[in-house]
Amino acid sequence: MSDTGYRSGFVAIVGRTNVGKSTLMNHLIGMKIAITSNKPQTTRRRMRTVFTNDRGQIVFLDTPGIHLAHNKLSEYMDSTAYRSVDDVDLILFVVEPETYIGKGEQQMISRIRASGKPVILAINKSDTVDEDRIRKTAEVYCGALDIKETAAVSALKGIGIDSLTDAIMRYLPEGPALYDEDTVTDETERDICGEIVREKALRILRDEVPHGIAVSVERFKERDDGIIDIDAEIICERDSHKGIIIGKGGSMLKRIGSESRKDIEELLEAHVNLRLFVKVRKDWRQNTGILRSLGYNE
Ligand SMILES: Nc1nc2c(ncn2[C@@H]2O[C@H](COP(=O)(O)OP(=O)(O)OP(=O)(O)O)[C@@H](O)[C@H]2O)c(=O)[nH]1
Ligand SMILES: [Mg+2]
Repeated sequence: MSDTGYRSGFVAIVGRTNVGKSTLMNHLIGMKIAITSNKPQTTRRRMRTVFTNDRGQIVFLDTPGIHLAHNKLSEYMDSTAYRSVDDVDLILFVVEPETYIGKGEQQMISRIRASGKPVILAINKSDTVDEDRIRKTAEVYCGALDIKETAAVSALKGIGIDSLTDAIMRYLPEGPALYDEDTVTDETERDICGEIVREKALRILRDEVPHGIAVSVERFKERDDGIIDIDAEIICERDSHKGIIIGKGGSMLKRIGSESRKDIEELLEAHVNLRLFVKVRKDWRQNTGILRSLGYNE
């Protein structure tokens, strides 16, 4: 294979929940598309984004983090992540700088091995440890899996991103661009807006409430004067959760709304009239029909 040709291909970003996969993907493409939070199980479905430069094009698949599935939604999430490794040219396995390989990582290692795909290991959150810990983490994973290259990165601080991009390019096959060079994602603006509302709810709410939330955008319409009207439903599992989400005198919902609107206006570069409604759909995470209507199926 010559080193001068244009390269392109698909890269699955996989790993345990909360290791920073979505934060890393956003940095790799240079734009915030995927939502992130310090709560586990933030990403729920596979999201495709595109990075293009003069040497090639990388199509990233951000995937839900591996966790112990305990309902139909989380079974769907885990299986989405596992299946992704079979559909790509390269796997970007993201781990934290830990020398103990936990259960989530072990299961992912078995799937990666079975796929036979080349792997780059990204040791993320390198800002939280010293170099010795990074070296030991790399040793442990290289002993468990055939890894082509290891990169220490900090997605949060933007450290090591360019050299990781270079490494990824090196392992992609030669081939033409798969998307238009201006394409950043094939997600719709409507879907991204729904995810932004879910991100704010995840970040603001506590305990078990945020995990039982889904967001459905019911209306997305631009007026003649350019203002965009968006109505979104925050779906929760119980009446008690509905009260918490609305908050005293509507204060919680107001906060979720104003933080969401700020990000949505930045994304759409337009004034937005955002209305949020809270709806209870009992135990929806166990309901196949509702999961399908929310796009949690393939
Ligand atoms: N200190 C530090 N924190 C990070 C770094 N990268 C991500 N984080 C934090 O880790 C948390 C999880 O980040 P996400 O990007 O949502 O993680 P994820 O792997 O996509 O999580 P799931 O979607 O649940 O699988 C967030 O609070 C991030 O701010 C990093 O390089 N350093
Ligand atoms: Mg994520």
